[in-house]
Amino acid sequence: MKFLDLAKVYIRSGSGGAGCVSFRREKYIEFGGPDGGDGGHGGSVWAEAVDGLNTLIDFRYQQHFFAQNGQHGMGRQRTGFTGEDIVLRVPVGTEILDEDEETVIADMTEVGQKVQLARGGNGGWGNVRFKTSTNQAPRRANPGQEGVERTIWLRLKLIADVGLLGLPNAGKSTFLATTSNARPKIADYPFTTLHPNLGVVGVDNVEFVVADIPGLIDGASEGRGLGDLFLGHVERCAVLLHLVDGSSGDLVRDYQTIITELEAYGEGLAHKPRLTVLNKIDTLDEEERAFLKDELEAACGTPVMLMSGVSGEGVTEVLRALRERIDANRLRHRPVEDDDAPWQP
Ligand SMILES: Nc1nc2c(ncn2[C@@H]2O[C@H](COP(=O)(O)OP(=O)(O)OP(=O)(O)O)[C@@H](O)[C@H]2O)c(=O)[nH]1
Ligand SMILES: [Mg+2]
Repeated sequence: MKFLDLAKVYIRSGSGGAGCVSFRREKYIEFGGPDGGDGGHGGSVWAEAVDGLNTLIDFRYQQHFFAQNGQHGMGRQRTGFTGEDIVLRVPVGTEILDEDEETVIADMTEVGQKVQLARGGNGGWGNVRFKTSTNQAPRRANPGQEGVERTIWLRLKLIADVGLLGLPNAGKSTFLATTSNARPKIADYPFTTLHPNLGVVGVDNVEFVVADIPGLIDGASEGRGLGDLFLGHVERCAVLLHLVDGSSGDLVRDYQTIITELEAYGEGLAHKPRLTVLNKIDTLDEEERAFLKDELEAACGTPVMLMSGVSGEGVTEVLRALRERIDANRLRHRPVEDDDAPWQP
């Protein structure tokens, strides 16, 4: 499935139907009086967060969402039909922004959440409503209220528990592939990952979601490389996992590059709980490991863990450390699989 995390959408709610001017005309009934009905209400535009979606790609193919207009009122005091509503189905984690791309109209964080984006117009009054003692044959009716037209932006910020950070080639996708059943593309050239991937990782009977995003480089906040817009997907994570490539030759500079970019991005990302891990230790001997660990710890001021996404060494320890940093109520408990139970159809 293709991935899209920003979409521009045009919406319009239905106009109300016009009220009707009509008079009762029937055999043997004199002075039948006004009997024009009201116009129907226009349909509204809604957004609803639904389960099972993690891209906005549908909005590339459909960008216009118009709700139905209300029907006009009719004679014999009949009200017009109400126009049908239209619902935009968005993935959980979608922010709905106004045309300026800044003002947040709604933040869809829970499945089933529903917000009204444009209200349908009221139907106009028919001439029955204007009947008074002094004007018993009113020849006026209201037009329906116009629908609302607006342009909105949808911005998806995936909801994961752990966000992976690192330079290109730091081994982020490899880590996701070894720990979950996600199958991201892995290769030894930078920018292998072009869009975020999610994977469900399990450790000690609990599960959490890890997001692998494209690598950041020096100047990403100014748009270099793939830019830093993807950091939006780790904004809502409980903890960030920063992978530093142990075989790179200049650990400290690599580390600093990412931290500088996090600070430039803002949104409090630089102050989010973060775990720094020295990766690819399968390429290092004991002495190098100890030396590089000290060097990295001196740079970041917190303990550093060692891991190899390829050999699997240290991976479980890293997962446990992540788990401790995730709020207990965000974790999902894995259903206990009972292998001894007899097979049943
Ligand atoms: N020796 C060794 N190589 C690794 C390890 N983890 C990843 N690699 C290699 O490093 C290269 C890059 O790995 P990726 O997982 O694609 O790196 P990435 O961080 O996702 O890179 P981008 O998607 O470009 O940002 C691949 O050739 C991997 O095989 C590791 O623990 N040890
Ligand atoms: Mg990758």
